[in-house]
Amino acid sequence: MSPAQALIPSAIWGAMPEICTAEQADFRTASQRDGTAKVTAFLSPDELGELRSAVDATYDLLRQHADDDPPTLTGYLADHYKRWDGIWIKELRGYLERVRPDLLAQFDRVIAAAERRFRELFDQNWRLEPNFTFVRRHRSTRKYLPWHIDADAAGIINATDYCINTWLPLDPVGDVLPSLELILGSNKAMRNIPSVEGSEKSRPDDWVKSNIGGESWIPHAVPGDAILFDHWTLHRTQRMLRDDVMRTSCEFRFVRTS
Ligand SMILES: O=C(O)CCC(=O)C(=O)O
Ligand SMILES: [Fe+2]
Repeated sequence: MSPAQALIPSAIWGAMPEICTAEQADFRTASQRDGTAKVTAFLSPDELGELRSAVDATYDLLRQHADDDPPTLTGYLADHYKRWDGIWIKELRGYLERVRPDLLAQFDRVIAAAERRFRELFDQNWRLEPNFTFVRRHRSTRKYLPWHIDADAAGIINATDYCINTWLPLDPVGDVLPSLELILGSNKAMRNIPSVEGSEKSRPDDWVKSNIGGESWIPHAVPGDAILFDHWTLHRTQRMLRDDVMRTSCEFRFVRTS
């Protein structure tokens, strides 16, 4: 076993089906080495269409109702939408159950498809966790995320010791619209570095350069593709000069069932 493999729990990145396709083998090699990998066509065109229309319909609903008086959205839904154009899927599910069960069913079909695909890549013992699942829309560089790991920035480490983000852009990213920038293999060092004290969990550029180093990766991706990374992998929003673009993406976070 290489030192790199020794540092990644083999029960996780290593747990692949005995017989795997070439694509799965490539995925396994990259993810074991780097803690992150791209999976092309993670969602089928139909599944992607369904996800897109569910997300668009939800943003329309939020826009219509964000300022209702008295409020009709839940506090969290309105707050996330207003502060960062975000949608927390756990909160959305409860709301849609009451007002738009059809839209909830649409989300749940996509979530089921994503779970099937994820289990093909890893093993059966994974499920999407709605509590850690979000949709994010960037409208300006102001809300671009600085370097962080999801384990502490999203508070995930308080709930589970391992989580994998399946990041799904709904726009083509890496050229005009911002992708993610990830530090390959940074999960090995980051899992042993104590979290930053206080509520600000991001890491300054200089800190990353001097403490982690490593090659940074800015994947190109088109809608349907997924960028997978574990919750110890350092990443940020790709830095872009233009400030007049809009990009929407989903953060489907998976946890182990056992
Ligand atoms: O979409 C972005 O710009 C950042 C996303 C991110 O940090 C995440 O999905 O964990
Ligand atoms: Fe993140």
